[in-house]
Amino acid sequence: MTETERGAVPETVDVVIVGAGFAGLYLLKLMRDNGFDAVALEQGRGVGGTWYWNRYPGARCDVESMQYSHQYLPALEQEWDWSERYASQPEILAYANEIADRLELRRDICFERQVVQARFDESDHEWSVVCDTGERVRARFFIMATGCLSVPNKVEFEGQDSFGGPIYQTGNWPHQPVDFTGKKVAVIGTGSSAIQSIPQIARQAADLTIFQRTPNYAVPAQNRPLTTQERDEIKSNYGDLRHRQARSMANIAGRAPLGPAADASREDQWAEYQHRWDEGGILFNGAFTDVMLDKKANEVAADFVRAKIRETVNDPATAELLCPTNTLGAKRLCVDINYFETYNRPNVRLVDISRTGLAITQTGIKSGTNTYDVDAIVYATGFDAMTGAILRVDIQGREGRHMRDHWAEGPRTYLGLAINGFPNLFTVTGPASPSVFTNMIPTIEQHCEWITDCLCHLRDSGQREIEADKDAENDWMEHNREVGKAHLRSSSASWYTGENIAGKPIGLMPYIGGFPRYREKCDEIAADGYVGFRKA
Ligand code: N01
Repeated sequence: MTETERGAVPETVDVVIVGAGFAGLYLLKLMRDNGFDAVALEQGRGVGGTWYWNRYPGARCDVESMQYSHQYLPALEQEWDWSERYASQPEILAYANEIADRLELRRDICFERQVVQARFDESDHEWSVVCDTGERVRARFFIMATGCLSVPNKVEFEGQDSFGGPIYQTGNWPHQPVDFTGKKVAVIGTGSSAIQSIPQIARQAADLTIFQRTPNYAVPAQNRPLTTQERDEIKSNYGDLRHRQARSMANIAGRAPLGPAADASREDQWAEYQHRWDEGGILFNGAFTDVMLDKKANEVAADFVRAKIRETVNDPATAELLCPTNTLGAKRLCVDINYFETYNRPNVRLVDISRTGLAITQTGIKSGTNTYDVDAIVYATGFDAMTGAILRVDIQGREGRHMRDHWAEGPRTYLGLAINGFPNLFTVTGPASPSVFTNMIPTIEQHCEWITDCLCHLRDSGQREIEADKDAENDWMEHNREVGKAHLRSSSASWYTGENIAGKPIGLMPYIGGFPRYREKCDEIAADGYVGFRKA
């Protein structure tokens, strides 16, 4: 990358944005449109955020492409032709690049800059932001647009340094194609990233061994090319689709729940699950209103998926190992393309490490008394979700208070947007906002627009500082706990609750009250003059 392409870090701007994923790109546009001088600091060499890093084979979005796309560029909405029902990583990355090019955003992005520190200076109400290169920039406003799944969980397995072959991490995949032809490959983990990559790797590798600690629920994507007619139908009334999205809990338009499962016979429930299985996609667990609230209702859905696994996988012992017993949907439901079918291939085997764990040797993997020789290992071990990217930066707010200390017992925010003690700092899709429980792209738009309106309001009213009140933050966190209490996700271990990372405080991090209710609350707060915020 040339110095011109990397960009020069300015000394002072109005707004520093961390990250040039979809949120960072939109914020740059909004800042420019509204007369704020802004820079985005991006650690990668390109735009696209999660889609820049997650280049593993099979990486694809689990929300339909016509919905997982922006609405703020009406011309692009009409001109861009998504080729498949679920877009692949290269296509989504091309879309992010198209936005950056069309809006000429690169001139305000500094690449290869990881933000390592940000300190609020109370004397002049400004943030001082430091990059890993040592470069510094001062700004009135500091916005973390760092994404929810951007820090890979780099598990340190015993013996890994002795391994003679390459080790890949799905969340930080090489930019050159990786060729597994003729190789013996191991995949560790069976979350979404593994479930997407395993069928692809199995087709290429001579031999693939999957090391599973916990089996996962997956439903078919039923992915297929989109026809011109399908795209045109949506494009002719895109506003309607966007409107239906925004009114749904997850910001995803689709088949509504039939009502409570308690009102339907087991046969009727299975019929609905079959219908959704054939249709494909993540709304499978939205078949009934209580699937994620009532253990009995959830168990019927889980039974259905287990029956499908047993029907699909030829070897009964492998099928049993693949059948999850935990709550369906507590961990994010995976959307797959030929995942379970892959276990019928002669070159694929599954190893249960739930009791034995694993260690890495010079030539492969050892689990219990068995050893497996492999040429390459893929870690599909997930992410330090929601808080990882924020806490990786040494953020110091009022009176030098560290974000790490403020969040020592778990993240605390007001609306997932602002934090008491950290004036003029905003988080896009931060903890305690709907974020990962929703369709991220339109949800990002709502946050970026709210933040921009807030900055304009401050400027118009001659104020330099805004900070979430302690009471407002406490009330919002209490509301989060209250709406989460009855939800099955609150009581199940997952990256949503932080339990995938040793030592991380445990608690459901995203807001589970749904997108419409959340947006209404944000709008009310803004309309009431940013109630719950202290301004100066
Ligand atoms: O990560 P995960 P992911 N020893 O945390 C295992 C999004 N995403 O990258 O369950 C052995 O789900 C771990 O085992 P266990 C999506 O939101 C989106 O797959 O903890 N195994 C698990 O099997 C998704 O939910 C798309 O027992 C270890 C796996 O590693 C999120 O990213 C595509 C281990 C981690 O699974 C995360 O998915 C892909 C250890 N020490 C991902 N540590 C889209 O479609 C961990 N594991 C948009």
